[in-house]
Amino acid sequence: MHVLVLGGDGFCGWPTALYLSDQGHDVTIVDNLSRRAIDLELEVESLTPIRPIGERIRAWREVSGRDIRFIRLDLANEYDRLVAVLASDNPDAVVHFAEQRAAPYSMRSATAKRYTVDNNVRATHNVLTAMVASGTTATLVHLGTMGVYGYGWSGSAPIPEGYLTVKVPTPDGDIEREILHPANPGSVYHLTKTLDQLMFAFYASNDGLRITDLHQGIVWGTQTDQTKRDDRLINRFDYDGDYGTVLNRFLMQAAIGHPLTVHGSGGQTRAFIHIRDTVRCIEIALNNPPAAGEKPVVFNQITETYRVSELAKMVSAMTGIEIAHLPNPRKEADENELIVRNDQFLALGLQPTTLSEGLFEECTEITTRFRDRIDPTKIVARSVWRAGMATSDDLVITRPMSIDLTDAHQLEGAVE
Ligand code: NAD
Ligand code: USQ
Repeated sequence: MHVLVLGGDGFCGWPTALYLSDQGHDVTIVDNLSRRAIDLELEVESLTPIRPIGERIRAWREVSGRDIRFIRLDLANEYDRLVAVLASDNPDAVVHFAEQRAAPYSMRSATAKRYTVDNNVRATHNVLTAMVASGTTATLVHLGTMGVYGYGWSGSAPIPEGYLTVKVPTPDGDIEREILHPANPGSVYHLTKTLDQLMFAFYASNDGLRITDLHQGIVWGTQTDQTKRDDRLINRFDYDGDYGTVLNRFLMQAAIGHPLTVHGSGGQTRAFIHIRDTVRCIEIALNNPPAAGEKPVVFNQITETYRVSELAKMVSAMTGIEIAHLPNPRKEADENELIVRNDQFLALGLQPTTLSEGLFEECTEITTRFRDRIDPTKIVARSVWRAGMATSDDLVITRPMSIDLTDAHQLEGAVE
């Protein structure tokens, strides 16, 4: 297949581009490098020293003998160029990762809120319109989020894969209807993903576009079999208060002896997936597209659920690092249940990487190797959901990590 990977310089997009190339697909990355620009704005860097995109692509050619093309293009603002790329490349598939993806960043200021909506909604709508205008028959796979469902709305009822069957009362009795699961976004970023869903429903129905929306959980880990093949291919690892996600942040904190930053009680339950499973899920989705005229297919792209406090206890038990309960800078339920259906990916052959297998490698190889690159003043999350909400001061780093990676039972015993 010829696959356009939109956002292919990012944390999920880069390993996906390499994986698809390694599987023999012809890959073109389209990215405006805005994520690298946001690092400059926030005065932070990936924990891992990521190389410029040109060097990444040259290194991949050296180690694999395969070419990946790169087109620098802003999907939100360069519509005509996008149509031209689709028309000339005539791809078989488009994978769309290219959005501003951090909830805390999307809440940090009015400017960031407006940027996130403008960038994400326009990028997605431009992709859809350009697909129609160029006459491409490519299938579209989009990276959505579990956060579109919200947390706690359905109590302990399992979250279905995108659609909910409801009973509508009528004078002649109840009728059944299948609807998109009600949207319940918890941040401006998550709001943009709920808007994406409506655009997909419209363009699938009106124009017969073939669309798969992947409602992905929090991605953890760093490396894949491809990014490990050369240091110049190393994947991004965000650790700062805006872009760092919870489990990778706890692992990074453990590496420098920083208390583990649990927001509130840590009763928040979230869904997780390892980066290696992300790339595999994309391939499965590409191989199983809907037919033209069908509604968008939704897969819940998750493998496990954990409470934040469980993750903290697990990392603390492994490393001896203390847990700190900080004021929660977000407006979110202090505690929620989360049961998620993910039957479709499992039925299509996904073999999940569980937390206990991958965690060791991450801890030792990445976070300790690059711990000197961590700026401790960037760790505590300071983007608040409403003006006036409290945040913590920087925490004191008390002792270095002492870690015994020889006993896997330590880890399993830490999870209640
Ligand atoms: P990322 O920020 O590392 O990568 C996104 C890439 O898209 C960046 O390289 C950026 O430069 C590019 N981009 C953004 N706007 C663009 C535009 N207008 N034109 C061209 N390129 C643009 O994010 P990620 O972690 O790789 O996430 C990728 C996708 O997966 C996002 O849509 C995100 O919402 C979704 N997702 C991520 C996670 C996670 O834990 N990282 C979890 C669930 C869903
Ligand atoms: N949290 C802490 N301590 C921290 C960091 C986070 O307790 O140091 C808590 C947060 O308050 C939240 C939970 O951990 O309750 C998850 O936060 P996160 O930053 O790991 O993840 P989130 O903001 O939900 O966003 C990430 C990605 C986003 C993706 C989403 C998938 O950045 O792109 O869409 O995960 S999901 O959460 O399933 O919607």
